[in-house]
Amino acid sequence: MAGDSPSNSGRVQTLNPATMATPGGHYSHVAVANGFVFVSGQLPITPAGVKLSDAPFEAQAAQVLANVQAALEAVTAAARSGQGNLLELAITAAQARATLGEISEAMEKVFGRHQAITRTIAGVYRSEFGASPEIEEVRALTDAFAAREGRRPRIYIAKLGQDGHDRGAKVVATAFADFGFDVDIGPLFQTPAEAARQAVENDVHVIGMSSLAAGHKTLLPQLVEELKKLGRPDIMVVCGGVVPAQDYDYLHEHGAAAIFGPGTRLPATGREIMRLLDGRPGHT
Ligand code: B12
Repeated sequence: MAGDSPSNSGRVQTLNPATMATPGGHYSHVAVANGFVFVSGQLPITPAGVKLSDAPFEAQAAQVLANVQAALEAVTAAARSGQGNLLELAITAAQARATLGEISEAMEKVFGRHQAITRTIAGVYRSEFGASPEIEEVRALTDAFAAREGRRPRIYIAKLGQDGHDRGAKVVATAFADFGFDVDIGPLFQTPAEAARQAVENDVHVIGMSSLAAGHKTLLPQLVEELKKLGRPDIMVVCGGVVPAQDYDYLHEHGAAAIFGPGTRLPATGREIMRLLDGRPGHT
């Protein structure tokens, strides 16, 4: 704590490094009180009279937690009644050291969690791309596949981890529908286990993982492992998006059948996926 500028008020000594934001409410960066150092900066203030608790240490700790709880309940109450300033109450809760997750949860009790609904619309890619022998070529491959296998090739477009870039995934989904694939598109922020389970339930032939937030080296191997655990290592995994060339070898070694980096033309990806599906043993 050397170099801090201590300030004294009664028996409480707060230590606020000059580089940190100004403390507010019941919060100070570090406080020494009743012979204890409160490193979280949270003070055991009793709401009645707004005084520092001089109860035993356990009771002081309980007071701190009760204060956080009260601040969170105030957020929920304001969300429910529509009265009060939610932002101000959320800041008070943060000053009482509630986490962002806890503050969100306090509001979620009333508002629920936003669930994005993704719909796939067929025909858009084809109409934008125009009449193209490239698309017709892939279409012929998927038609031949359907005639041979009794159903169309099915692809699951997955967005994994914290990657929220969903525009590419939507473009890919509509394009593949126009190429004659059956397309399922998963929700944002799935875990590899969730995506694998969904893909197995839908009995897809291939998972197209769209990666734009640099999570592929962690998430792709996990997805491949989850498919193995579910007894479906035969479901092919391909990866597209912002994938740097230096990661290709690693991804291939960990189970990627194909990687489609920036600038890849989608009809070419459709053709390559069909080549790989048709090349599986016993499927030619
Ligand atoms: C738009 C955008 C955003 C939007 C996303 C909106 C949305 N709902 O999607 C917003 C502003 C929210 C955003 C946020 C962030 N972004 Co951003 N974003 C972009 C940007 C400019 C364009 C992406 C895009 O939509 N392209 C258009 C679509 C149609 O193209 P696409 O996704 O590439 O898909 C095509 C191909 O890649 C391929 N493809 C993609 N997936 C698949 C899958 C398969 C199976 C196949 C076959 C093909 C395929 O086909 C598609 C069609 O051609 C890129 C830069 C760039 N030029 O790529 C950065 C970029 C992706 N973002 C980046 C970053 C760092 C972020 C943030 C972390 C920034 C931050 N610090 O907050 C956050 C992360 C948020 C999150 N949770 O993911 C980096 C990622 C770097 C990396 N991967 O190492 C990029 C590359 C910018 C950069 N050069 O640094 N972003």
